[in-house]
Amino acid sequence: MSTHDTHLRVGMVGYAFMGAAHSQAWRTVNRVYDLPARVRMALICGRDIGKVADAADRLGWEAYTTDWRRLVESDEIDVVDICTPGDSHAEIAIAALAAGKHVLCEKPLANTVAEARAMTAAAATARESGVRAMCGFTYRRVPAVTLMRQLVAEGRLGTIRHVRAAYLQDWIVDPQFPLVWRLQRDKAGSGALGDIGAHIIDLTQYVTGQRISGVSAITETFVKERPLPGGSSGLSAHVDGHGAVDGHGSVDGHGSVDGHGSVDGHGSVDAHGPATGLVTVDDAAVFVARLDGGALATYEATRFATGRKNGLRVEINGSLGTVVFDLERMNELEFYDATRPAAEQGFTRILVTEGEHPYMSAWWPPGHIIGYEHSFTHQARDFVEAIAAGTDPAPSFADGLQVQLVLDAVTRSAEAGSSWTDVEPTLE
Ligand code: SOE
Repeated sequence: MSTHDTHLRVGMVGYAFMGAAHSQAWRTVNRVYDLPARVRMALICGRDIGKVADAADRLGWEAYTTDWRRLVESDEIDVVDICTPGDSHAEIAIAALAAGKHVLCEKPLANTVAEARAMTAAAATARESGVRAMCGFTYRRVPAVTLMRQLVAEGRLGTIRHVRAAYLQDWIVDPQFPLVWRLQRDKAGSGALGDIGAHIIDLTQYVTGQRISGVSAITETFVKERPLPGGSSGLSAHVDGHGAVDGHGSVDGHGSVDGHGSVDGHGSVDAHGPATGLVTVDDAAVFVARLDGGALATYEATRFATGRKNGLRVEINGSLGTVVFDLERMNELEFYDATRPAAEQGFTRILVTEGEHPYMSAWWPPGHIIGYEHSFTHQARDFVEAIAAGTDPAPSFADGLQVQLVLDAVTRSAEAGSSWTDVEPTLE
C-alpha cells in the first residue's frame, strides 16, 4: 500500500466517551503519521438518531446510521471500531469479522469468558483471510509505559519480584449517582474490576512479559441501590427525578418501570422520589496474584477512592532496580537503578519526551508533554500499520481473552471466599 492512494474506511459503533476518544484519534492519525493508508471516518453508528447525527457532525464522521448491521455489512467499510458497552462487543465483532472487516474492540474484550473465546476464535478464522483484530488497551501506548516494558525486557530490573498496581477513581462515591449501565452486570459484565482492573491486568502483563497464573480476591459493592438515571447515562449521568431516561418511562431503552412499583423487578419506585435499582457489579476489587515468572503481585481497582479521579499507578520491583509509572504524571517514569554506585543511587525521573522515546518523535520537540488522548492516536497508528503490513496487532483478541480469564478468576475467587482466613477476635 503506498501512502494516500489507499484508504481505510472506518465505521465506528458508539459515540460516548470512548467514541469521542477514538474519533479524535482517527481525525488526528493521518496528520501526525505518514501512514501506508489514509483513514476515512466514513460512518458512525448509535441507537438514537438525533444523538448520532449530532455526534457525526461534532466528531467529524462523513455519515451516520442507527443500524450497526448495515455498517458491518457495508462494502464501503474496511474497519469496524467497537466503542459500545461490553454486552454488544461479541455480537458486533463476530459479525464484522465474518464480513471480512478488520476490528478494533474497546476493553474489556467481552463481558464473559465464553464471549471472549468466541471472539478470539472468530478472529483466528478471519486472520486466515488477512483480517486483523485488536483489543483497545490503550495504556500500553503511553510512551512511558512502553519505555517501562523496554527497560524490563532489556534486563535493567533483573529478576522481577513484585508488581504493585492500583487504578483508583471516585466518580460514584455519591450514593445519588444514578444506576448507569457501568453499574449493571448484564451490560458491563462487572464493575471496577472489568472497567479499570482490566487495564492494570493487561498493562502489568504487557510490561513484565509475565502472565497472572493465580489470584486470591475480595470485592465489595458499597452502595447497593441507586436512583435510576435521567439524561446522560455515562460517567456524568444525573437523575431527572422521574426515573425515566428517554422520557418514555424506560431506563436506557433496556429496562422499564413495570407498572407494579418496581423497576424490572429489581428495585423500587419511591412515591416521594425517583425510582431506584440494584447495583449488580463490584464497586471495588482487591486481589493478590502470582505471575508465571515468579513475581508476587497486588492489584486494587476501585471507584471509591475519594479524591482519586483517574489514578493509575504501577510499581515494579526487580533484583536490579525499580520502575514506577503514574498516570497523573504520564510523561514521566521513575527509575531506580541499583547497579549505580551506592553514592549515586536514587529514584531518577525520566521525562519521556525525547525523540528516542516510543511514539514521541511524531509529536513535538523534546520536553513538550502529551496527554491521555495521544495514546488513542498511537493505537490507531499501530492498527493501520499492522493492517497494511499484514501483521498481527497487539493486544490481540487472544490477549483480551487472557485478561478476561483473569477477571473471571478474580470473580470466582471473591465469590468463593477462597483462602480467606478471618482474624480471630480479641478476647473480650
Ligand atoms: C471509566 O472508568 C473509564 O472511562 C474507563 O472505561 C477507561 O477505559 C479509562 O481509560 C478511563 O476511565
